[in-house]
Amino acid sequence: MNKRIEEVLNKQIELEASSSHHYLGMASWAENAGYNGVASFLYAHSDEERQHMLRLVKFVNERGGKAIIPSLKSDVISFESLQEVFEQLLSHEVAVTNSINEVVFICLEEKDYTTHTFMQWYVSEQLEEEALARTILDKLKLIGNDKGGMYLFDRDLENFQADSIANEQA
Ligand code: OFO
Repeated sequence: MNKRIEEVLNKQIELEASSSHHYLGMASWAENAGYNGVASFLYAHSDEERQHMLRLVKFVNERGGKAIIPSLKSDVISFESLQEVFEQLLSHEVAVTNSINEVVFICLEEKDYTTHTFMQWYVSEQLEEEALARTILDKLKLIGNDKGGMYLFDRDLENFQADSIANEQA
């Protein structure tokens, strides 16, 4: 495997692992704060990010490169509000999108069209993830400090999770 491609894919592996780890911390915070629906949404999101990492690990190894499994620091994560959680989630996703665009750019520079095709799945995935994070943030802005609204929001996220799992299995 082209060394430059191997390097950027390993950086992407690290970023996907850090997404998974970060969302796991958010999920645990939400669970302790009593937002069980948000917690189950974030636990599932953390699992998804792990799958994104694994997909890259397997691709690198299958193509003759060496995937590097990163070690991750565990910071104590605390938030003022759900809005802060999802603002951080969105800005993290934007950073991931930028990183994926960089990988795609380097694939073209190196004329590695196989990896370029492989990365298209990540390009579409990021579109969806950013859109979802923005929709959630819009909802939270509408709810403001309304406790009843927050209760329904938490329940909606739990249902959203159940619906998306059902759709994936259909
Ligand atoms: Fe891996 O899609 Fe978000 O970060």
